[in-house]
Amino acid sequence: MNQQNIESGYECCWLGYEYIDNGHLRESYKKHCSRLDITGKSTLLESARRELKLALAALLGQPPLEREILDIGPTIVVGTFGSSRVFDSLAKESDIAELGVEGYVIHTSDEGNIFIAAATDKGVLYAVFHFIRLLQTGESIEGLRIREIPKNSLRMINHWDNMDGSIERGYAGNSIFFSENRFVDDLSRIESYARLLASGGINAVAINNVNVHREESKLITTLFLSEVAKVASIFRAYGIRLYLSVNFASPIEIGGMGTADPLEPSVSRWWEAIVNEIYRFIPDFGGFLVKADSEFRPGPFTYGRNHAEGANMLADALEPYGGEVIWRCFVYNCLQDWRDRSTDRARAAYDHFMPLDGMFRDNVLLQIKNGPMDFQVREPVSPLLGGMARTNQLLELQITQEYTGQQRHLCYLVPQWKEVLDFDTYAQGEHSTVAEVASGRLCGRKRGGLAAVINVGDHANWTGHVLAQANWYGYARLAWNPRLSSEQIAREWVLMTFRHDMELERVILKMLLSSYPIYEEYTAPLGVGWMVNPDHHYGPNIDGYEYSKWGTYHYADCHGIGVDRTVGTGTGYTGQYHSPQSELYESLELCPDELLLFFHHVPYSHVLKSGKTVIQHIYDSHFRGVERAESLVQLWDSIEDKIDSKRFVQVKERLIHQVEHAGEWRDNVNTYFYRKSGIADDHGRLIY
Ligand code: GCW
Repeated sequence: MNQQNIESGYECCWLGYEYIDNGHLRESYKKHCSRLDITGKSTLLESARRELKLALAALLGQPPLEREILDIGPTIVVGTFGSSRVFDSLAKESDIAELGVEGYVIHTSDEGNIFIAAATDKGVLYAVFHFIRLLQTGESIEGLRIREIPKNSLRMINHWDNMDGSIERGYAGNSIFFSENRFVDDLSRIESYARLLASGGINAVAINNVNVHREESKLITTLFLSEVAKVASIFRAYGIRLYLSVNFASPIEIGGMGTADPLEPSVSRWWEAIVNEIYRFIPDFGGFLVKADSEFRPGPFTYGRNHAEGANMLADALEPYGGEVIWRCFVYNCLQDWRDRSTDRARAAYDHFMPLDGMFRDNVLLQIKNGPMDFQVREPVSPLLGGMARTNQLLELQITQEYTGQQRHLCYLVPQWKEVLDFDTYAQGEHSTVAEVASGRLCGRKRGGLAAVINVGDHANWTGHVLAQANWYGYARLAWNPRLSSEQIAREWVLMTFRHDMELERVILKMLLSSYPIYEEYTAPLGVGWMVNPDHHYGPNIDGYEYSKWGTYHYADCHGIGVDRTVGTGTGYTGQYHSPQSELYESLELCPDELLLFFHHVPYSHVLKSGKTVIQHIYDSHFRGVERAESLVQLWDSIEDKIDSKRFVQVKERLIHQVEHAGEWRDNVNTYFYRKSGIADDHGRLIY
């Protein structure tokens, strides 16, 4: 293997296509993969062809011959059902209507041909990536009978990229789109990005930050639209629609008007003209992503209007073109006074949006963060998910590790997201999981899905920490199918990214799968959240946000800790859940340990279900978390000879930092609570 090949996973992530070392496996693939016939022509099919040829040439060491008929021997035939007679019987047995515009089938025929087919070119592209994945992960391709339909119609990525090139909460360098208030000149990296997204089935991307500043407000004008259109066409070749985040006050800020009131006819006319112009440049433009009345961003509240009035005005402008509005529900009071114990940030999204259920247009989706707060390592699921029954919803996750180690700590987030997706909201009785709610299926809505804030930048390895690529890959796979397990996704990623070796696979899987619990152990305990340094949100600061205008999160004093969010004696937040979740959280006895301090204020001596007191749990988990972080370094060291030095060293450096930093977390948290509570550690360990 040459060195460049070995290191391909650094820059190409999981599409590095390493030569398959195992001769037996390689020969078994070659039997089916020496000839290729793509039965049609389109931009999407061209992407499929390019990818398949690239992959086969690299994986098998020989590019396929392109044939038009299957006369000589087994051939991979790729196309839409109607494009060739060879798909006729396949078309009959596949319910094409059910496959929809993104589903596909992959079959191995008795003669050894591989048929890769779908109702649309886009489905074909996804099928091709699926087929390549089989080869990358060493799966057999004999007797294939694959039929796939995505579980979510919208599988979206949000960028928090600014036009000056910076990325809000970005930990892997600068924007791949923008630099110095312009688009970058070299768009080749955007194309690689589109490939990576499409390989996981992502079909929508918003390229600019939801905090839309002065320059970014102009993205919807002719000043930038031809550039935006160029980027849109790169994404289009991979089946991805482009969206823009917009400033709700645009009519004022770039239109020179005196108001942005959504009920003012001149304001809607202004937006209609803007939208009309956008579609002249980008006929398949996806629509607008909007952060309004949130963290000092403008919105309909300024004019005494509600969010439905704001969103619907934009939706009406986009509707004739098939565009949609994605309206964020991250709306809360960020000018709080800690003395006012009735204001609870956790309640905010539900309180604002529940009364509007059923009032939004069909082309509006409400984007709801997974938790009621803000992407903490542990939060309950937002009760708004499953609350609204008559509104399209989109679950928002954060791939960028703002509160989970900023891509300097290893934290594989798929297990956290799985817990969210599997959470039973009981919106319509048992099995009303968040996955069902978000997809729209539960309430018979046509539109729904997932959106996530991405973790990439212009760093050579895209994500800063090589192993953080797994979160990006994992999100895409989950958006396609939330039923995949964390382990299966991690395994696919490891096999696609590193050379095949059982020990390497075992070790990296172990590291990934243990990393989220480890991170949770040495940071904020029992669902209390925050305890980070203000602004940049990195590193421990127990009182960093306590008694701040953004909220108060732990209320620790010498007697106890936690926030009483019960209906009985607290803020009433538990009442926002359906039964039986509401009773579960309301009850001190039933509330799960890991969320105890989110829902209840308890004395340090309170005994958890685990049998430990709260204070002893804090000490133990922090000591243990650091020990387990140390074990990550040992695990990584044990596979040094199986990994190229570039990736080995890169990850090793970060793991060493993680251990040191975990120690800082442990000491800060333990010391703080030792001094507050005056209760010593049962095991007499060193606490300052
Ligand atoms: O998590 C917080 C971040 C902000 C972000 C905001 C949001 C884009 O700290 O940086 O702003 O949430 O989601 O809008």
